[in-house]
Amino acid sequence: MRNGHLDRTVIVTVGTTAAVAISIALISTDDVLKNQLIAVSQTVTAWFKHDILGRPIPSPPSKPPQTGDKLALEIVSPGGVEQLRLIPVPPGATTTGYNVARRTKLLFSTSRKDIVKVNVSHFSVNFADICIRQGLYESAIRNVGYPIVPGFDISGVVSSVPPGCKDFKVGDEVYGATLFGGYSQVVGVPANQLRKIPKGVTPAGAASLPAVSLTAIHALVIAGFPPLGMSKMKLGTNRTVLVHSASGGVGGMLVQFAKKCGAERVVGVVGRKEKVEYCKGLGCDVVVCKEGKSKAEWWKEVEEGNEGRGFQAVFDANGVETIKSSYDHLDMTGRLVVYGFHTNMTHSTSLNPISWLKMLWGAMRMPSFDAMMMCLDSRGLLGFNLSFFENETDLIGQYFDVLNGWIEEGIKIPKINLFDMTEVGKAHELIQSGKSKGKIVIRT
Ligand SMILES: *[C@@H]1O[C@H](CO)[C@@H](O)[C@H](O)[C@H]1NC(C)=O
Ligand SMILES: *[C@@H]1O[C@H](CO)[C@@H](O)[C@H](O)[C@H]1NC(C)=O
Ligand SMILES: *[C@@H]1O[C@H](CO)[C@@H](O)[C@H](O)[C@H]1NC(C)=O
Ligand SMILES: *[C@@H]1O[C@H](CO)[C@@H](O)[C@H](O)[C@H]1NC(C)=O
Ligand SMILES: CC(=O)N[C@H]1CO[C@H](CO)[C@@H](O)[C@@H]1O
Repeated sequence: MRNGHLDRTVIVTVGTTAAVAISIALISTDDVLKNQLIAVSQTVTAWFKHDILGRPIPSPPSKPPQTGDKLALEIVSPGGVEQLRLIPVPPGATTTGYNVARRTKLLFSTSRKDIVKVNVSHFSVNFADICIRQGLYESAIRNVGYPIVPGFDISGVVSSVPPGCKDFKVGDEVYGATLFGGYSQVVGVPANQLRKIPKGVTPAGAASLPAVSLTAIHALVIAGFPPLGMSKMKLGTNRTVLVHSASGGVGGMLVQFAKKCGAERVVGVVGRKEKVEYCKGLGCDVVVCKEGKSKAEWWKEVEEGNEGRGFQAVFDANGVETIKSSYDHLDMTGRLVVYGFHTNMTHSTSLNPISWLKMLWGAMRMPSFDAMMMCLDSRGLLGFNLSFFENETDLIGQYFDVLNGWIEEGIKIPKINLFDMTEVGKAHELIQSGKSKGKIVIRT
């Protein structure tokens, strides 16, 4: 279609979709719906210009003409990578998470006494950032709104500490988590969400860890595999777990941490042959590769890998593709933990109307679970995502301590793909393509 005759029906469909989306957006009072509709209409328009009319996509972001002291990256409005823009941070200000200052992307002053300022050297890109850019991340919309500076993971050097702060001093190399605001050269972070970078870990490596690791630790805790020392309960022996996408960001951490939390056997599932060895290196006892196999075939291998028994825990971020079967492969008393719906997010880089329809179709096919059956089976289904962080400061503090201890003992840090701040569009496209290996980290 790129080279030539425009298909009339396509134009009419696109025009109508965009017009309907814009009109609903204008009359809608629901922020989330509104943003999603804006995202749909913007991405449909971008797709139309690029794929149908053959116009080049602008490759943002370029440096702003007048740079301030420091820079941050913001998403102007829901849409494609063309919405990413570099902005100057006013002198003395920082970007910040929404738990520090709600509905603002920059922090000038705060009543909070625990804010440490960090000159950021690296931050990581997570799939959630793509969801924010597409207008699909509810807590970003509710707590910040657009424009928004996304970003959860940072590392860098402490540039100022609040009075009385004993944990850090100016010049300390630290890493940590922020609830948005991480795509920046200077971030204000509560001390509780920061730790010193353990010896032997690079700043880029440290910036790749918090979001995926804290997600993995929380998943294990709610699955009944609390890190040793966090629970006084005596746990049964011979317990096995299944990790989908075992070579992924969270998956790779789940595999390593499950062993540390007392799992006897870890079965990992991967999509490609070249990832099998990597997962064995992480500690999987059995790795099942889906490549070239039917669903029934690879599930059979999973069963054999667990000697026909059910799993005490299954960790699944695939979405409709596997949720139901994952549940069916739980042991009595087992728990299925869902922390995302990746296979059914769109993977095409220019979001076209077809991928939006596919997402909708995926949502419609999401299985439902019968509470009474869950009681009778004693099986559980649990879901969560990073948005719970805000008021759970004690819990997060403990998770961070556990993680820091494990990093000191030596965990495998994912392979890092480094990009510059001006290449963030490329970084987003890579993570969205589903073809990236390891973590994507941006150096500032
Ligand atoms: C996480 O929660 C936010 C709402 O705060 C939601 O918009 C987002 O889609 C959730 N992510 C996943 C993977 O469920
Ligand atoms: C942080 O960045 C500012 C501005 O670039 C610089 O003046 C300051 O020395 C840096 N602080 C540290 C501890 O590196
Ligand atoms: C653990 O499970 C395996 C396989 O089912 C079994 O052979 C073994 O005896 C079990 N060990 C314990 C301590 O229950
Ligand atoms: C956290 O607490 C604040 C203040 O009580 C409240 O407004 C906010 O909704 C809470 N956030 C969550 C995610 O529960
Ligand atoms: C609607 C949709 O996108 N469904 C897809 C969900 O993921 C599975 C596995 O990748 C696909 O087979 C479905 O087509």
